[in-house]
Amino acid sequence: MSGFPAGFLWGAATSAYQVEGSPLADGAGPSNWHVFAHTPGRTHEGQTGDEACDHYRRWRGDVDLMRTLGLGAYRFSISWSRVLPAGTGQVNGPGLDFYDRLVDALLEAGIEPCPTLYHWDLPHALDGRSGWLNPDSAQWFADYAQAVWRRLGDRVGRWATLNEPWVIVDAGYLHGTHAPGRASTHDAPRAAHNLLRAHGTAVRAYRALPAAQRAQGTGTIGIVVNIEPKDAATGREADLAAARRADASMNRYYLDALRLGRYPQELAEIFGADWPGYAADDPAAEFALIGEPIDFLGVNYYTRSVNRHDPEAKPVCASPVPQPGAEYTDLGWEVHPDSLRRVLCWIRERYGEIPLYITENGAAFPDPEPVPGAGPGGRARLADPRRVAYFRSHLAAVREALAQGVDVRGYFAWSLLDNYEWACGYAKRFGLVAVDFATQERTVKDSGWFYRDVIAGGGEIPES
Ligand code: IFM
Repeated sequence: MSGFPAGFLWGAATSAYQVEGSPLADGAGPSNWHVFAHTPGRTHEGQTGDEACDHYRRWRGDVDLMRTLGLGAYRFSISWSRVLPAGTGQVNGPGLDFYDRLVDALLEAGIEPCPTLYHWDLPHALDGRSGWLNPDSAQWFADYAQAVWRRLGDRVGRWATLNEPWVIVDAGYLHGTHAPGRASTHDAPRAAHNLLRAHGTAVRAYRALPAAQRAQGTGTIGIVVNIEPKDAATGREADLAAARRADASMNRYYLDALRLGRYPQELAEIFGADWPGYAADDPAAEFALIGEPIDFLGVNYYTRSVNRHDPEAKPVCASPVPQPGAEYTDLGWEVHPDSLRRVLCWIRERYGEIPLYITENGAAFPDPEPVPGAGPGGRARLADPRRVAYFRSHLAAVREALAQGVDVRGYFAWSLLDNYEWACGYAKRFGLVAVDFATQERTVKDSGWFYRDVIAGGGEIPES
């Protein structure tokens, strides 16, 4: 007995701007990430997603790779500006054709397509209309989603609305390190609220679709959040309060709104005079819309953080404290598998029963060059023992959560391919499959073969 139930979904994930390349092909409009990455000084060495993994042209080979790994599901995102180059209005058929072909190829390979509608790449034209700060963005998003469902809804049964609203807001609107590059305590909570309204508006629109546009007449929809336990560095009240604020600003912000119909009280302290209020009992705050029932929750988990009070780290005033003896990934994230189990148990405890999918989990580590001919079947071999260990320990943590009764239905490794890690460019590698960005050659890493064996064994985690 592997500890993973029959029917557990085993997948890997990517996102459009991170892997596709050809961002303006076939009538697509520029996204805010295209513009941001092309703005000097915004990304590592000025790197852009212009080519990325060239998945837009190499998708057939990539589906073959997924088949080689035995994936049961593939989580990818749809680029809004391929579908609607100006964000609203005219639908671009050739942009949808790309996803149409991908979905068909996945289904033919026996791999379930699991698209996310928004993974951070807003059409640039909509940024010109204030992006997520514009209350109309909720309807723009639902209209875009409907254009996608009209084309793909009959064959795709598992949709996610947004990926990681916390990152969209924190990096894009509060600190300005991601597109659209705004840094404002006034903007951040307003963008967050409109993102949640957009999610709710799309969920309602999905429920109203004709059966023919909902795979097998049903079809499911959820949202993906990233969750990190926020521990306190000491038992001092100042550090405990800092950890609570960090938790409120990242974890409870989105889940309390989605599941409890309110925002955490710490947000008023964090945003001060810029906090718009959004009282739980104020119909104008639209918590009924935000809390529209969903079918599943996607959870992205990478790390935890241990926090101390830091008045300089505005507005949350909490800073992470490095842990002696702990292992850190190439992004400086502590490897802490038990926190994945904690996250899963905490969600059930605080928010009640809901099917959970781990929609991302993985680690960036520097990799060696592949060794020609040293891998399975005479392929090149790339040894990445730290990533293998990361997956092994985190899968064991999922198994533990299952044993504790949490309803986890699937696991998606981040990422299928080494890819464009946003402002970090191509330097940080998360893939099960290495990509040589000069030649676009793919090499399955040891972690990829390890994951293949886990899947083939129904979740049995091979000994090292
Ligand atoms: O690469 C990102 C992804 O786009 C969203 N979740 C976290 C990953 C690693 O940083």
